[in-house]
Amino acid sequence: MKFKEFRKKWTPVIDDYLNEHLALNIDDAKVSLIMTYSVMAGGKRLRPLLFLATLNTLNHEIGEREIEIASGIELIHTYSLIHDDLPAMDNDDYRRGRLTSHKKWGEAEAILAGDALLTMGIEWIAEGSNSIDLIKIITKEVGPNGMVGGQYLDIDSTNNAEVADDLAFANRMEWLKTGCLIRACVAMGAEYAKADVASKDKLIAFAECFGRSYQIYDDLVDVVQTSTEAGKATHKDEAEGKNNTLTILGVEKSRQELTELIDRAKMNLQGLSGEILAGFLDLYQKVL
Ligand code: GRG
Repeated sequence: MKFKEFRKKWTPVIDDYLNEHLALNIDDAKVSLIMTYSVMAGGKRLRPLLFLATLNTLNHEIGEREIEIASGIELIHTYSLIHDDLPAMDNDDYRRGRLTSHKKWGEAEAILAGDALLTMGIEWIAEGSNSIDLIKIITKEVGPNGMVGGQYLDIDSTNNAEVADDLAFANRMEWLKTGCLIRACVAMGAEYAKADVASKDKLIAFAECFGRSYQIYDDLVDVVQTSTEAGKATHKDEAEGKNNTLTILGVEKSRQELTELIDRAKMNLQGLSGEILAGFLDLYQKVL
């Protein structure tokens, strides 16, 4: 099966699960509405698909439990977007083509919706997997030594002359902020499907290239796409004094780096049935 077919098959299944269970599992109707507003705003479901594609690569069947884990990952991702958009962080008015959570519902409501999505995401992963190992992977990758740590470095480095033009710093910050959650999706898939050591190593090496490349791609979207195409404000990074790979290297060198990462990611899939995972890299064509 090709990536496009895989995505077409599983995206509606994830969407339906999210919609149904956010309504079923949350007692307060308003809390449920606020959380559902951001989750059902039309995200690409890239991270849950990455978890499912890892299972597929390892010939592990996908059923309700696996969809619960995948959907839990999307809740955690959506929490990070809601908090990232807050006035105290990136202060964005639009996300996924609609008003951000704090613009629509208020700041306290958005903070709480994010908190609730994080905790419910962990609950769904625990319920679906019944595995302490999966919980260890996800909590480590989104905590202070992962996504939250990267977000802190991002906030701390904005308009900070000390790290301006520091490529190593930008790489580290972007890896933590974006790459760690992506690696978690693949690592959880490998752990859940009980991959052998060699396959697990290859999959994680692939995820590390993909995770690194995804932030470069997202920053290229910031300069290459219009806000209508991207569903959020673009051309913000340079204007706001962000120190990232793109503002340091410029567009052409970033494209080169992205191309090199795509090649390395593909190499790491050699020897695996990795056609669907390789298909994730096609997403980048629109910025190359
Ligand atoms: C607030 C703790 C905390 C962390 C925020 C994810 C993140 C960390 C910040 C969002 C800012 C950003 C652009 C990060 C790069 C990761 C990224 C590309 C997010 C967007 O993910 P997509 O493209 O979006 O998968 P959809 O809407 O399709 O899910």
